Amino acid sequence: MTLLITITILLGIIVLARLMTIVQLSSELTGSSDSQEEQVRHNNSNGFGFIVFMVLGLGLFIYMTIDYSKHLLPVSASEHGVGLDKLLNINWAIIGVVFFITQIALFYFSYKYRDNKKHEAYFYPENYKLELIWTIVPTIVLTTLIITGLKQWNGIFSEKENSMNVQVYGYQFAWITRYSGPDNILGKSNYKLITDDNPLGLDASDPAVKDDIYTTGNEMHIPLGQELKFQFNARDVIHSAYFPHFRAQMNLVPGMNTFFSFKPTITTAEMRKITGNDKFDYVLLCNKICGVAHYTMKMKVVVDTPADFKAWLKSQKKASEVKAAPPVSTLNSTANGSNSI
Ligand SMILES: [Cu+2]
Repeated sequence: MTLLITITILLGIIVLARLMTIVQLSSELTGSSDSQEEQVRHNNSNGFGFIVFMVLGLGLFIYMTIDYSKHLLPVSASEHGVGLDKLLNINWAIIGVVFFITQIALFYFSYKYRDNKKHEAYFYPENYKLELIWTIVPTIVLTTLIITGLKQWNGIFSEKENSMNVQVYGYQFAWITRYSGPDNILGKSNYKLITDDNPLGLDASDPAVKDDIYTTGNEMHIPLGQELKFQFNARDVIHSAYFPHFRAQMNLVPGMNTFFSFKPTITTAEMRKITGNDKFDYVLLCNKICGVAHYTMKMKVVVDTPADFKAWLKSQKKASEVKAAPPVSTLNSTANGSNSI
């Protein structure tokens, strides 16, 4: 269907181009192409075309903005996301106003000042006042936006108190989440220890590993109102953990620890009411093309009340069940650092 529409539009353009050539040739034959009236007639039709294009283009812009708004994300489900959304909306509002002013000026002036032999062009090389205005106003607006954005950024990445340490581990092509348990420390891990029974390569000789818990299904739960400090690690290639509903994203880089903190503020049940969709679920997506099955890296995220979260955590795999690590001699000692993957 799309192909048919594209072919129809292309054929339409070709027919129009041929028609214009015929008109030009016929006017050349009748000897009227060089006359001033002919030029004015062309300018008039071009000027009129500018106005039609402007009205249609801006109309389509407004229509599509309204029509596609139903695909936008619902309200932010994280504390920092509310401020981020506000900043983004202010940016859109400013860009929108500037877009309308410049586009209307561009097309309207092209129409108004077309050559119709009634007025002459006016040589207007400079106007310092005008140049000052269009330099200073954007400078002030952009500086304010950048400073506000930096303040938001610093707020998001500042160290938070009482945050729960959680690891998000990505590999081709799934996620595992590890919770740090009562000691709030993610125990050591080493990629050389990875087996079918120990997918995270946890080092059982580290006492901090004992109380760690990790997910076994394609689902992670997080507690409402709890500040979470996510540590991201990748097993194979670069992945990117994208939590669209929490306005959070961070790359997972093999051999590195990267972090992002956020506090969930709306439970899954509450968000289902807000969106009016009783099948709504938060998701964690991979946002880096990481291989052939990249699109399958999607995990359901459930925001529970703290009590429900505790109950769910009990049903997950205890790291204490992980078999003891192989003898240290088989390990590369330099690779056996804290949380090295
Ligand atoms: Cu991926």
